[in-house]
Amino acid sequence: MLTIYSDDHHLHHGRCELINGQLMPCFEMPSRADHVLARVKARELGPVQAPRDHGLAPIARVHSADYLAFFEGAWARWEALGQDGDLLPFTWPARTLRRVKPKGLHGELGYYSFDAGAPITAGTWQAAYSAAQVALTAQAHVQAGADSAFALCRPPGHHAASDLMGGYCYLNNAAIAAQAFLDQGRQRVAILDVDYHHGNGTQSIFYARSDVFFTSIHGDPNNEFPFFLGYADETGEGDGEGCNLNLPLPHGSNWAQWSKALETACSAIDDYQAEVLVVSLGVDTFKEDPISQFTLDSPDYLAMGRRIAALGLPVLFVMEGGYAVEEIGINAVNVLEGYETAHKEGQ
Ligand code: B3N
Ligand code: ZN
Repeated sequence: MLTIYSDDHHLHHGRCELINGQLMPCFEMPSRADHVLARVKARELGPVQAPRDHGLAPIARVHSADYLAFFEGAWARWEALGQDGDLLPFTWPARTLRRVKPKGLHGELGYYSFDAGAPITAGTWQAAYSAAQVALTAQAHVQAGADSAFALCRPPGHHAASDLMGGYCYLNNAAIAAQAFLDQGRQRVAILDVDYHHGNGTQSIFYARSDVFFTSIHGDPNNEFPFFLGYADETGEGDGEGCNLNLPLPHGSNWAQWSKALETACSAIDDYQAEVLVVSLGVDTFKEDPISQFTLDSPDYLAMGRRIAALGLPVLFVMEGGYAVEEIGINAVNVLEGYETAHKEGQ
């Protein structure tokens, strides 16, 4: 399997996030992608290539022009104020406030974010832009006829909505790739989000559309980030009614429970008759993940890949979360190897 990777992710390294009343070093750190790349190479998964630059147009198919302009220019505005710490929001247009867009930097940042979990640093725009190009280059490979490809994206993307950053995410790599498949002639794309956290950004982008089926297995938002989306009764709206399937699971869920949900998700993808599959590949479902509460073990990721292969669809894997840094490479590449083995056996 081809892996697309850019070193540009090193340009993004947030300093801290707020957890339980304390500022702690960011869990979303460059070594995450470094470990995945090292494992891709150690297991000889296939060639590793740099992304091609597809420009801003395919990103602007998913994100609003005003959001992109704000994000690209935010760091320069912050620097012009004489600041060099991370740019972080601290006020949002919650209930009873107006969803007006203030002119000042902090007001605008609150307008374009839903939490304080997406720090903007000097290199964040370039890193996120390159991650989107990684996804688009891997997508082009699948669109050109490859059975699969791996977009080793960092920063991750599935929490980013059309005009919102949050949850370590800025540009929605999986959604940008899914939209590119549609723009290049595909009619029906499925997105399977296996990250521990609900992909609220991806869901919101496609919620009213029937050309993308989104299904996600994740920690129950009653007790888990992102809290305000990801419930089982969210089934899509308008043309998209029936094209959204959320499968929340309780804290402590193990492979037996998780794989049952995967069966439900796969059967729905079969019913939808998708032409191509995008997998939002987070491995923070791992039992030792420091911020998550499922108990999957490393061999389970091989089984996950095998089940995905049984769908018989071309697959684009897009890297999302996973914070047990030592094991993130093993677990992510296990999914890819499980897929490859089963796919070859099935041919
Ligand atoms: O949920 C958390 C969080 C929970 C527990 C933590 N411990 C025990 C140290 C730390 C953090 N934080 C909110 C931000 C989570 C963003 C998740 C990003 C992600 O992986 N999305 O898929
Ligand atoms: Zn996650």
